[in-house]
Amino acid sequence: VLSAADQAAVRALWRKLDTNVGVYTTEALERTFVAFPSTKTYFAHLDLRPGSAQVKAHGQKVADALTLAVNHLDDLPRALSALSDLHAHKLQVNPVNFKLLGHCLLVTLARHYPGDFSPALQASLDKFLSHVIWALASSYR
Ligand code: ZNH
Repeated sequence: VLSAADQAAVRALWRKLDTNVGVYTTEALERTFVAFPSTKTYFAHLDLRPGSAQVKAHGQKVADALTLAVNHLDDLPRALSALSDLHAHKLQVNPVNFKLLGHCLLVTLARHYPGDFSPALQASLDKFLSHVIWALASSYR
């Protein structure tokens, strides 16, 4: 479980993102596809061109899952257990990919919120993303 200070920092940033969580998650996905092209193989059935409405729709779904996680910081494994099952058994996504998206999400948020991005906020967000990734990977264990 994240420390109280980490939780407060993540919640405060999420309040600031407000309705833009989907926008930034979509940018993070687009960055992931460019920086780590092998991740595109899971989305061969989607239009992955920049600005694609399908990527935007998928970005919003991932964003909603991240917001759910922010709202359940005390119990991420339970909050994300169905999603973990989905990725492990149905989608069969290699969990190393979760880290790549997490990395691009951190870069995206640092780019859009430079003034907020103290080393302490970076550390809190990094811990949050690690917890999300750990919870998403639980069905693989
Ligand atoms: Zn994932 C899907 C979340 C990562 C791949 N995803 C999905 C969804 C969600 C998510 C919410 C939707 C579901 C339903 O519909 O029900 N993811 C997520 C998160 C994360 C992720 C939160 C992190 C953080 N994924 C990921 C990665 C990958 C993936 C990294 C690869 C690379 N997913 C996927 C797929 C899908 C999904 C393939 C399906 C899509 C479609 O639509 O088809």
